Amino acid sequence: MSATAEVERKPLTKKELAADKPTWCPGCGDFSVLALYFKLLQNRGLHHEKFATVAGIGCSSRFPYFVQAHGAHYIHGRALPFATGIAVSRQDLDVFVFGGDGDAFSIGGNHFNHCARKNVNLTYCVMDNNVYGLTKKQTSPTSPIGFKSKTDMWGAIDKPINPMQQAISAGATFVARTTHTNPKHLLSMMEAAMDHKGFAFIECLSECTEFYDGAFDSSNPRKGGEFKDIPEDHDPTDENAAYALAEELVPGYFGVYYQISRPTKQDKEAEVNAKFLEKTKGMEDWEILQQNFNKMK
Ligand SMILES: Cc1ncc(C[n+]2csc(CCOP(=O)(O)OP(=O)(O)O)c2C)c(N)n1
Ligand code: SF4
Ligand SMILES: [Mg+2]
Repeated sequence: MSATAEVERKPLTKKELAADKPTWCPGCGDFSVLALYFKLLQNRGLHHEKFATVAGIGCSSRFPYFVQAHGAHYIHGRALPFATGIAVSRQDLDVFVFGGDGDAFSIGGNHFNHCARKNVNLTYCVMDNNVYGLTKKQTSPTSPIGFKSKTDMWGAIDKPINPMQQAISAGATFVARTTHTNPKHLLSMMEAAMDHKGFAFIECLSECTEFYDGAFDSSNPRKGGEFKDIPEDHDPTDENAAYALAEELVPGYFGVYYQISRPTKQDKEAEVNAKFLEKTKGMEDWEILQQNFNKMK
């Protein structure tokens, strides 16, 4: 063996992946998502320099604090644009974004739609608890009508958004639902999302035991509910069928609702860059800049 041969690296251990002790309340669904994320990274043998973990603000968005990794706990609702910058400039990385329903669909709703339509190649896992947890129980965009909170003391009156339908109609190319109570399913959805080339969205039902206890019991067999897999004959490339499947109110079905292949933001930018490089072959950078300024006159 030559002296320069690379030392074979072992996959990271959980100890090497875990950072601060999670500060979530006992029983919070977010613990499960974090545990399965560690498993995913270990299963795939990803080392620290090969992935990024990004989030906005919220209980769920505290995620990057608890992972020993590159990434950021960024501004409320702005995790996706930050992550897009990473994903476009460092295409060798696997980029994962985590956050809550408020972060994704209230303040971040605009970014969600644009990231989906641009088909940025990254994985976005929304830990949906149907409430604002961190700020202690306000109505979120996914809270059901009638939900009593500090902002709707007599019960929520506004129609909740449907994350699956919104993702599909905005242009996401991978749309799936899972739940914190089914670790095997959650891991399989994370794996499928990571393997997908394009904007991969997972809605993970993640119970807030403090402010919306029992929100998803009807999908949990241990609480007398039923975990409903997507019907076997569902065609995930059929947009209308996926949209119709998502019509059923939460918790609804679990699995991949929609998955298609479409060029990513990264693919399209690479195409534009290649064309431009060909056109400007042999030119100095300052000459290209001058040419652009001249064109703007
Ligand atoms: C610009 C801005 N507006 C509002 C807040 C207050 N705030 C922090 S987290 C949050 C909502 C959190 O809800 P969600 O995203 O569902 O996360 P959860 O805590 O439920 O996991 C709000 C309104 C903030 N931090 N920054
Ligand atoms: S308030 Fe709710 S979402 Fe936040 S840590 Fe506690 S249980 Fe989890
Ligand atoms: Mg929430």
